[in-house]
Amino acid sequence: MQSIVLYQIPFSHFCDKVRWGLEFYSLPYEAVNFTGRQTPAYIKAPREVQKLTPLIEDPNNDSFFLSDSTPILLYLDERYGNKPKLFPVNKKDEIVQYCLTLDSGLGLYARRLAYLYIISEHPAILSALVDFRYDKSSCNDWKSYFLGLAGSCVIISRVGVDRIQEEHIFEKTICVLDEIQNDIQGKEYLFDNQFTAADLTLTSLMAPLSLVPGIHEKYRVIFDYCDRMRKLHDPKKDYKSNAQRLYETRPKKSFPIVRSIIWLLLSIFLYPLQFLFAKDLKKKPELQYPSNDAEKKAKNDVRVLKWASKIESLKFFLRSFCIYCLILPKQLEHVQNEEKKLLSKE
Ligand SMILES: N[C@@H](CCC(=O)N[C@@H](CS)C(=O)NCC(=O)O)C(=O)O
Repeated sequence: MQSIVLYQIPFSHFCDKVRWGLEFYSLPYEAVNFTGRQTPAYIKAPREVQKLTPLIEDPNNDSFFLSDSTPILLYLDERYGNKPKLFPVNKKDEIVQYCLTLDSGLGLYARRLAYLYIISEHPAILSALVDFRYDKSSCNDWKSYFLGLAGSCVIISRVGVDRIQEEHIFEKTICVLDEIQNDIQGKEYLFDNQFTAADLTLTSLMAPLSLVPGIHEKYRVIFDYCDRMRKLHDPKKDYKSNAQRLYETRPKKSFPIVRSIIWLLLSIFLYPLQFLFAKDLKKKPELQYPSNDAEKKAKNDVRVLKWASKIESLKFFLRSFCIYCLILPKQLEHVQNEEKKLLSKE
């Protein structure tokens, strides 16, 4: 059998799902990292295939391309899953729906909240989205910091980190987590007393939320459940993304007073610019791959980013930088207040 190619952003929790699925079935695979629009698969794959990671190419099936983590797991299960099956036949439809619901909700919320913390605390981690060095062991240098700012600008606009409060992302996350916490109480597995794609999906998609301190503390039961799933069923038992590792070992912010003064000056300087972009900021974002068949495909909240000329890209980065300086601190304050409220409830 030839290796299946997995096109991935190594720290993406959706890509982790597929990596885990491939290893669970002991399938040979080759991981190829996302390199922006130059990602080879984006050029090779048929037009109708969504150009997001994870994306697989199966040379054993006429170079078949498939994107979207749950449909990929289902494909692997139907084609290669023999004895341990991630979608046991008697519960298949129910498990598919469970996974798609998590992909369309929890997975998107967790991504936005984790990015908010990364961008606010150590944006240099996102330099990997610009220089594509995903396995760096440290990013505490100035180059990474500036590339990280560029990566942060793209992420803010791409996945809507600036609209966490307006779209009630924290509150929605809590609703989903309360439901999950009730559901797993006293259970060994989510479905049928066996490990399935539902447990795998929950475990992968929860991971970014460990960066949100209040959630990590409040929902210890779910995190413990996920740790147990990893230990028992992931061939990479201690899997942790490099982004999470870099975040956990980030240096303490030095010179807090000097920093505050620089931020204050920057904010004063940028303040008038937000009126220039006011119309743009109010516009409803256009989504890139809205799902019109949520039964088969997950919903997504990635937005279309267009910049054809140098002037447009300059305008894009300036606008995103204004958001970074003026709007993200408010979003973080909102989330931290909600975390405090959450922890103060018994
Ligand atoms: N619902 C999709 C989510 C795919 C997705 O949003 N992928 C992100 C990484 S987490 C991506 O490819 N981002 C690159 C980009 O926005 O261009 C799945 O389950 O695979």
